Amino acid sequence: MRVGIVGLPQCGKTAVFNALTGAHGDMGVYHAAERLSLGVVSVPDDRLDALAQMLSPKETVAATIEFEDIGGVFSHLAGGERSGQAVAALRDCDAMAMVVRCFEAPSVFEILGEVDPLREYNALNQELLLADLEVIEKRLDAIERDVRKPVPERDALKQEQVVLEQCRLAVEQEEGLRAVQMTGPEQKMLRSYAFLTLKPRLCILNVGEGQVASPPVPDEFKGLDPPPVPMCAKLEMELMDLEEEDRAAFLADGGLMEMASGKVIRASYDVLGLRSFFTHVSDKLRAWTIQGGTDAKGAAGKIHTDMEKGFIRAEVVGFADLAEAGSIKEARARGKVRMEGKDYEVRDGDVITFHFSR
Ligand SMILES: Nc1nc2c(ncn2[C@@H]2O[C@H](COP(=O)(O)OP(=O)(O)O)[C@@H](O)[C@H]2O)c(=O)[nH]1
Ligand SMILES: [Mg+2]
Repeated sequence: MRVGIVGLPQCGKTAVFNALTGAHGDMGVYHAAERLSLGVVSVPDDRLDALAQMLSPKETVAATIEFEDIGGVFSHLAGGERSGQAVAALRDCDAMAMVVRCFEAPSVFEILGEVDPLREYNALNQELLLADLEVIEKRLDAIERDVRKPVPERDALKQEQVVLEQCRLAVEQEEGLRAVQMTGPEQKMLRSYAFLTLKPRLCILNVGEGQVASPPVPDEFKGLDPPPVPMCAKLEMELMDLEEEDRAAFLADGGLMEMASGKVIRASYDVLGLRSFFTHVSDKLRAWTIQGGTDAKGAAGKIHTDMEKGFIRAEVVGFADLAEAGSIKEARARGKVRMEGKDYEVRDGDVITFHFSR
């Protein structure tokens, strides 16, 4: 699962990317548009930490999620153009983290002339809408040509035309495509277009160094779902270069509990509808990622296709039950460890031992 980091030039995308991944991407280079970077990060999870404490495994492996630094989305309001490469990269992402500049820094060029988070956010949204509109119009033109011909798929084309016209209307009214009511088959019909305004999204407010202790959240951002995450990307990026101890000391000094990067990673995971389950096998504790609604057999398949094919049953204990019992043995004594079949819908936080035939 990949999250694309987008925003107007100089809003701090690369700083956010570096803060999230610990990478050292080039910064501040105006028009360094086409340099795309990918990074895999561990998803922080208190439950995994607690399980590691309880089980003392030799090795603990967290769930991961991928971030991509996507440069090149300019605002036509500032006389710039979107790069096709940026849009294509974003279409390949499963969700997006939209970065909005809130920090004042006279040395950093301001694309819209001044620091104005709401205007910047709206300008970015407009670019996403326009990118979708281009696809919609191109496709509608092609359909209009084809429906006049006696092609066998005429009925399907007409159906698509109806949906796309609704989409065009929504975009023209500056609403994202999520505002369009679509049936399952209609959603499927449009899936290959990978519309940007259909993607789950998270907003990051890139605040200044002096604002981290109590970051200002403009009123207009307060209603966003999920709530926007304030973050001082530059500071957090610099903190990534410190040893963990020094970092913790720095945070404590500033009266901060945790870095915002952890929240961003966690929120990205959630906005994608992802869940974690845990396994403890051969002294290795591991978190695995599944989509909500995955059954036990499908979850086994995340680990190995052989486990899915040979699935017999799953021994399951919920994290909360296990934490309360304090050990697997005690959880079992309390009857909290259940046997589940292949259709069991795995819950977030389940600790699972799979039984399968080889
Ligand atoms: N003062 C300050 N500067 C920042 C912050 N975040 C980014 N910058 C600076 O803004 C410039 C643009 O950041 P960059 O990450 O390259 O933006 P991008 O174009 O969106 O990738 C760089 O010079 C950064 O050092 C911040 O939180 N505070
Ligand atoms: Mg950049």
